[in-house]
Amino acid sequence: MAYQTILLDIADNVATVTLNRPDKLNAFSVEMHEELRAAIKEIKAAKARAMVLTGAGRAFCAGADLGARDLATEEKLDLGALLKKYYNPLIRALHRLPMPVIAAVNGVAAGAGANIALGCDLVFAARSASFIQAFVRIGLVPDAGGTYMLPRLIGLQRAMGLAITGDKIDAETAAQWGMIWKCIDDDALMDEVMEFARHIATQPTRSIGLIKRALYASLGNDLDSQLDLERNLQRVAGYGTDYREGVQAFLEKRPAKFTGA
Ligand code: T3D
Repeated sequence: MAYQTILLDIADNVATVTLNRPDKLNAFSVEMHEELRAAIKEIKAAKARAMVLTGAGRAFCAGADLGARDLATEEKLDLGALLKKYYNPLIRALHRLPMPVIAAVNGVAAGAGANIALGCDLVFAARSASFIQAFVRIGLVPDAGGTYMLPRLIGLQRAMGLAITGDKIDAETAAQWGMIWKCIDDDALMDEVMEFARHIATQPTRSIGLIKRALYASLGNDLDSQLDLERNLQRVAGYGTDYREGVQAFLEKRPAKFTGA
């Protein structure tokens, strides 16, 4: 499919999605939401084994396109309906994709742009990148899963500080706080992310999909429920061919050749 607001490239089992409205700092339009949704379907159908999400130009994503609607004439705009239709399904889709989803945050990530990055499984960011819970600056509430992920990643106090001030946090501090996985020199970001993505795409993808399910579920489960879930997921993993290959390779003292099944 040809896309207007994103780029999609699939190679070596790695799907790279680039948000591509650089003159708007890759702010989300309805078209971009729809295209990203279609791309995620395409990535699933192609049986990619890792996905990378990044932005074109100097920004990762500046959140919702604030110029897309005329607030002077739209009397009662239902932002809840927009979240229901676009942002919430996107965050669910990223969490549920049965492959690792990696954000390569190349520049500023603001508003929903910040929280879509945090909705990815691992976040790498360029040293010059930053994260802004910009919502409060325009009288809104963090969305796209921000109020869920932030306190779990960095604790309630830091989450509260970022959300109620709308202050910018740089990538290095974000990494120190545990908000993101890694901060990388700007010039090395994409090379390092793609090397990592190509490697992780050779690993037991099915097992990684199950690990995602277990860890995300753990954020809301008690110990008993989580132990039950681990039992169920381990059963599924144990039926996979990658488990057999992993054990066989260990016993034969050779590198495993995982197929993702
Ligand atoms: O409304 C709904 O759909 C509900 C959902 C809401 C979810 C949300 O994401 S709410 C939060 C929305 N985002 C923001 O409030 C961030 C707005 N942007 C900024 O605060 C700043 O642009 C940045 C801090 C991100 C970067 O600042 P800076 O100085 O590096 O760049 P700039 O000059 O402000 O922006 C460059 C251009 O991008 C500029 O256009 P121009 O003047 O060159 O033609 C600017 O208008 C445009 N731009 C930046 N952010 C957005 C945007 N255009 C539309 N929407 C944006 N969000």
